[in-house]
Amino acid sequence: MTELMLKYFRDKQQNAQSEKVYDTQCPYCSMQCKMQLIEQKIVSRKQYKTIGKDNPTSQGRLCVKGMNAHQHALHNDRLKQPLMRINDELVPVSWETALRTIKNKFQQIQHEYGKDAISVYGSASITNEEAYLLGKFARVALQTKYIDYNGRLCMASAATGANMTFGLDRGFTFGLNEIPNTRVMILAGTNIAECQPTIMPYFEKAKENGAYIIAVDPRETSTTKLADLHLQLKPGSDIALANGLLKIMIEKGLIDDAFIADRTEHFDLVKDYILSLNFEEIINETGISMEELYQTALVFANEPSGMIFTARGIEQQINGTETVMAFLNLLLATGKIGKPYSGYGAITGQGNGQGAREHGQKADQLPGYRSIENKADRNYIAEVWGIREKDLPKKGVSAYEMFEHINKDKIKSMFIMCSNPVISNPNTNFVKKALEKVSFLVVADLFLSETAQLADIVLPSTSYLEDEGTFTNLEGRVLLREASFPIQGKAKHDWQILCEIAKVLGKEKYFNYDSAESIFEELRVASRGGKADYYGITYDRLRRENGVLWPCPSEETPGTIRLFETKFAHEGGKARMAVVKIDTIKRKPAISSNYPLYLTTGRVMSHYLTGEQTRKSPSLAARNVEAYMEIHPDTAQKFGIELNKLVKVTSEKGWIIVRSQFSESIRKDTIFIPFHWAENQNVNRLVGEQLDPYCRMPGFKMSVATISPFHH
Ligand SMILES: Nc1nc2c(c(=O)[nH]1)N[C@H]1C(S)=C(S)[C@@H](COP(=O)(O)OP(=O)(O)OC[C@H]3O[C@@H](n4cnc5c(=O)[nH]c(N)nc54)[C@H](O)[C@@H]3O)O[C@H]1N2
Ligand SMILES: Nc1nc2c(c(=O)[nH]1)N[C@H]1C(S)=C(S)[C@@H](COP(=O)(O)OP(=O)(O)OC[C@H]3O[C@@H](n4cnc5c(=O)[nH]c(N)nc54)[C@H](O)[C@@H]3O)O[C@H]1N2
Ligand code: SF4
Ligand SMILES: [Mo]
Repeated sequence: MTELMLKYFRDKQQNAQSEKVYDTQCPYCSMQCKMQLIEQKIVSRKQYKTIGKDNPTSQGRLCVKGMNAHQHALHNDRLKQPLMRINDELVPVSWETALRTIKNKFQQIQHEYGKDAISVYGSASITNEEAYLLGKFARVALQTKYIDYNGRLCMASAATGANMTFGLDRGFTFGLNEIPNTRVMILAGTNIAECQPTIMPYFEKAKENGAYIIAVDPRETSTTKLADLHLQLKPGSDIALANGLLKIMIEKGLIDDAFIADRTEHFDLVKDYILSLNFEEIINETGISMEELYQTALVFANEPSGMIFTARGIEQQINGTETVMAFLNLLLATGKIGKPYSGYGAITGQGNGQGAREHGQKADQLPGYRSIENKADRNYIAEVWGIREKDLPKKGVSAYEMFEHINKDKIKSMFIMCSNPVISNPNTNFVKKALEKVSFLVVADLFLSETAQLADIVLPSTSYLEDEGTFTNLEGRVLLREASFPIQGKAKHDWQILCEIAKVLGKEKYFNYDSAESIFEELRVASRGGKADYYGITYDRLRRENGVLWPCPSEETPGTIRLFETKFAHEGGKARMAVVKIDTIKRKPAISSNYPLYLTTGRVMSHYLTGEQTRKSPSLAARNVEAYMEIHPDTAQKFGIELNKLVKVTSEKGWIIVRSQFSESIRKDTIFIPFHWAENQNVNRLVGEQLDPYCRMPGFKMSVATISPFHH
């Protein structure tokens, strides 16, 4: 080897050794797996990879999305400078220009149409600090009542159902570590294997230990394959199923009378109603046989411990709140909550699906899970914020309803942070028109998303690699996401963006923060004494203790792992059972000769939500390059649909074109389409605008549609 070659290899080795490690958490689901970005410099080229890092929840595991997350975060398309619409084109401008324009426009609109003419649309993918600040920004900087967020489309019914039943909403009422020891579980409308993959070992362990697993899903999925019994019901019929199970339990004397008497209210009403039902109707509505109903009811009631998990399959229904409550009736009637290896798990979706719903970006909510309609709560927060209670706006409307308000000219402007509603809302043809109509739209995003493309101003935000802050994972565990990767271009953290806009609006004194931690210090106080009490949690503790579970009222108390051991959170300490009428199913669209198929929607392993991030990641995009429709081959034949061909899917709301994929295991009356794609592949063009009356959740999981082969 020549001297020159030797030198080359020596240099290369040295360079390769220059390795940097950045700690962070996955930007995707509610597991919030801890991870590290490894930057290796080889000669002058940088190479990146992501590896898992040990922690109590995911124990170092990552799924395919997490492993490839850096591909979108380091993508060239990341926004690096503000953009402003000039002559109908988005062009780069300075922060100064962007902020000045926002100030002028916001002030002009509020002057002309009133404070409530501006609306705010937030997200559960931002940190607790940012979610908290966004609520404060709407109420204090803009003084508008119109703020809501994408969690309304996600966990609103689970949250409302749990609040109505238990008086408190925290996703899991038990510790993750209890799952392996439970004896029986019902997985209702959850696809954990694809949506929270790193949680699977807890369930696999339970199975090894002999737990009986019942899955409720109209489709076969990687999750239902884990089950001992798969109840493949008609979409949207879960209330009939849960009520049928309760009827068997009551009739066979399998309920826990002592628990019902000591710890619950209203059982007698529930019992009267349930006993008045007939099985014929239940079998008819659900398509589930009497044998399967019996098997489920007997195993669940007879085992000494048991858990019920729900996710969007039963929750994203226009009777979602009631559906959740029907399943909670089963837990309460059998006394399977507040004791070891038992309880309710509403499996949170987004990275901060839990925390972001606690600190005040929901239309009716103030920090710490306080209510904007409660005088004492209003007084408390007004004092923390240093404003008068009477200047605190009242309750606004839900996410989708804000677009209806735009259409009715009640809202003139919108500020969207970290969401892509043009893809994710129901009836998206309408939503897109509303966003085109709005007179001034500001979007803060990492990319020029389909929504950002409609904006008048686009603000570049920082990602999970750069932005430090806390997230509350699906257990209710608050975690500190460390993030120190260098900021790209002129992007700013979401909290900085909020502070800067507040400043130009003359509200600087309420938004004086120099770090995420300084916002968290205020959040602690704002949440103090509320249901979601974070007062005892500090950044130091989070570092030392690997996260703390809320409620945590003081620095001396440990977090709370198992909830409701001695009492529920309602006044009087009892859980409230509720009569949940099967008739609520009739609220939904029925199949007809025009629209003969049920359409349900959901996710695939390799893509995330509107796909804005995962479609930019070559390794993930390669796994599913386009939208598809899962259909039974017999149904396909009936409609003249061939395998792997383009199909036009039509509902009352619109049409889309997707490719056919056959599945022998899906119900013959049902098609499934994931929602990760845009434009003509966006299934939300088909979903209707009807909302759950209690929580305003859209019915993403049940529409009716028709299909035909698509010829160019
Ligand atoms: N890979 C991936 N993981 C994700 C996400 C993602 O986009 N991609 N998103 C994250 C977010 S924000 C969320 S909210 C969660 C969502 O997590 P999940 O709720 O588990 O996911 P979905 O696929 O929406 O729906 C779950 C299942 O409900 C079934 N289902 C449909 N209709 C019905 C019905 O009427 N009754 C019943 N019982 N089941 C029905 C579907 O067939 C589907 O298998 O996942 C999180 N994790
Ligand atoms: N048909 C159908 N529709 C559904 C669902 C369904 O199951 N079926 N599920 C619903 C559910 S559960 C959810 S949660 C919603 C989600 O709906 P969305 O919130 O619209 O989905 P995302 O793709 O997460 O959009 C996030 C946007 O923020 C950007 N972003 C990412 N990180 C950051 C950040 O740190 N800061 C800022 N400023 N921007 C960032 C991304 O680039 C992206 O454009 O969709 C709902 N829509
Ligand atoms: S997507 Fe969820 S399970 Fe997968 S690595 Fe990220 S946080 Fe973990
Ligand atoms: Mo979600």
